[in-house]
Amino acid sequence: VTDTGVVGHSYIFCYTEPALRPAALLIEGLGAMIMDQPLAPRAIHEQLQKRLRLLGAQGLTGMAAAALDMALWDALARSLGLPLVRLLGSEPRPVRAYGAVGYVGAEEAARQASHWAGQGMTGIKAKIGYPTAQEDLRVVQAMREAAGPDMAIMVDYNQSLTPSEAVERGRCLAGENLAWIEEPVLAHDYAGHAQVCRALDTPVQCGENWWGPMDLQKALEAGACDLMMPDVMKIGGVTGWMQAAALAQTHSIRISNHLFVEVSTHLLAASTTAHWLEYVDWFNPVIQTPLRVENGFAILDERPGSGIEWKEDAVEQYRVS
Ligand code: SMN
Ligand code: MG
Repeated sequence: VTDTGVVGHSYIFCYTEPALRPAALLIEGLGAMIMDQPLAPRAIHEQLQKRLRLLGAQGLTGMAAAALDMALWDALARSLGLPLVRLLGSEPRPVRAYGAVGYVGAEEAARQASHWAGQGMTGIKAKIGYPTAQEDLRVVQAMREAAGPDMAIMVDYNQSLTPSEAVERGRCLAGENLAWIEEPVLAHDYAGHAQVCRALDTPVQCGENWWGPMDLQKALEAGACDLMMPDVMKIGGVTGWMQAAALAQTHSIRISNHLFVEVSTHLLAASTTAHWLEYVDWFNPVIQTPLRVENGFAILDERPGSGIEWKEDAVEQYRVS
């Protein structure tokens, strides 16, 4: 809350319940350090990064700093009466979105693919990495059959393969016209990613586990990916994203997001090499006006801020302490 009563909004994703309380305590503690300072998100970002040099700005500390960064940008945009995308010097424009398909087997994957196609989505992404390459292939082919030849289909291995397995599986999928293969190997095994990248024609996607723009820089130096999809929380909030987007631009690499659809839509609309919005609706229950998605595009409007206002009664309902 600023001294003029403007409230900044953001959320982070702790993945596991035991991380909730420590994350909240860190946000309070880091928040106390920036109290009474001018509403200057970039300057505060630098200050917090410096304070975290020895502790490290990864994991919960980085998440807490990003929570504050995103809330500060939201507050600044609101205080100026601008949507975040305009504060960043761009303007609202539709951002192409894809829908998520779970690790659910061929039949259910086909059903989910048809669901998204019915909603007008032009892209879908499935989690794969089944016990055999044949099963991976069956899932992709089932989705293709359900969604048609024009659907962009992506697959996500969530770091589950070794580089040689990834090359083997990637070759099995080579004829399926995939838009990308995501995180085939351990997220921080940049050399392994590079090996997969060199061996396959299908674009390799990664980035959701990069902590800050320096991880991205190292991945680029290694030639780890053809495409990137930073997570706004892990990359360092809005400030970290803008650094990432600048690197994406100078390297001519298309950039997508990971989760955090509200703020990420503003950020993609302000990123020169914007590619796809990963759309999930998981946080909608606590959000007053969920992001609009129409005919496969996320639609921004002129509402000030980054698109997050709490549905207070739902927040109360889900509160764990
Ligand atoms: C993913 C990771 C973590 C939580 C949800 C989803 C996935 C993605 O890797 O790409 O969305
Ligand atoms: Mg992923």
